[in-house]
This record gives sequence, structure tokens and C-alpha cells, in this order.
Amino acid sequence: MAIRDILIVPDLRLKQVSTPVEQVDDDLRALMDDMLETMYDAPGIGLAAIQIGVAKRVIVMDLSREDEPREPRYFVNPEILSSADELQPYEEGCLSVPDIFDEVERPARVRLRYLNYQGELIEEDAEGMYAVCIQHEMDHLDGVLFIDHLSRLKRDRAVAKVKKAVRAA
Ligand code: GNR
Ligand code: NI
Repeated sequence: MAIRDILIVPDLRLKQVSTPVEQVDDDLRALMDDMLETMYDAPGIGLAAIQIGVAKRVIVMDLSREDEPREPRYFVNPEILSSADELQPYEEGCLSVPDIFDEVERPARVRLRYLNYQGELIEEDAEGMYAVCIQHEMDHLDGVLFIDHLSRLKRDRAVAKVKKAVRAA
């Protein structure tokens, strides 16, 4: 296992559309292990493969609280089968847009289909934080960041602020 570098805006690789995975094998599981370790180290609650520069449709997530046992989740080739009409606002952040937080409205519930760590096909409903996070992560697979849901003014300001912070570092 290894901690990998997380790409930061305005890295153009974050705009790439990621490619479906052909099979869930040990190489892919090694990638997912690295992603999980990188996510815990950051720390974050979700990570898409493109955030470490790998353009595959793979996501890891852990929504457990700090005082609870870890509950890693793995998503390969995730699809949203249906979305609720009801929207919920949530103050989002992103490891690729560090220290920027703003409200995004997304469907409150989604029905998902994906392959898990073992390559089994899963269908389930997501709501609450799970719904927020899976939609945020699936946006990454299509080259979309949460700041792309904000006004151009807010997005440009966010990128400028991150660039300045990176320069100062
Ligand atoms: O760690 C993360 N926290 C978070 C908070 C609100 C909404 C979405 C997220 S995902 C983010 C990690 C990340 O950037 N995943 O792509
Ligand atoms: Ni993100």
C-alpha cells in the first residue's frame, strides 16, 4: 500500500473523463487499497481515482465517524439508475480544491449500481451524506468538480485562492 499525491486545481487531469474498468482483479484492488490509504491520510471521506491521476471509474469512501470502526466502501463503474426530484443542499469540500467550502444542491436520494471490491454487482439506494458523497465522487469520473456547480465568479475565486495558497506553500 502507498499514499499517492492528490492532484489540485487547476490540474487539467481533473477534467478528464475516466474510463470504465474491464475487470476487478488484484491490480485494481491494489489501486483501491492505495486510494483508501491516501484518503485516510488526507483525511477525506471519499476519493476518485482521477484525484491521484488514474483515469479509471473507481471510487473509495468511508462515512464512518472517527470514534467508530472504519467502514471502507469501494465502487467500480458506478451508475446512477434514478434520482429523486427532491434536492438537498450541502456544504461541500474537495481534496482537489483544498480549504474551499460552498453549498451545492443535489438530488436527495439516488439508486446506484456498481461493482464492489470483490467484483460483485450491487444495487442500492443512497440518501443523506452517502447520496451527497457518491454524487460528488461520480462527478469526478466525468471531470466535474463541485466548484463547477457554483457561479463562474465563485469558481474563479476558488481556483485563484487555491493557486495562491499553493504558491505560498
Ligand atoms: O473529504 C471530502 N469531504 C466532502 C465533504 C462534503 C461533500 C463532499 C466531500 S468529498 C471530499 C473528498 C473528495 O474530494 N472527494 O472527491
Ligand atoms: Ni472531490
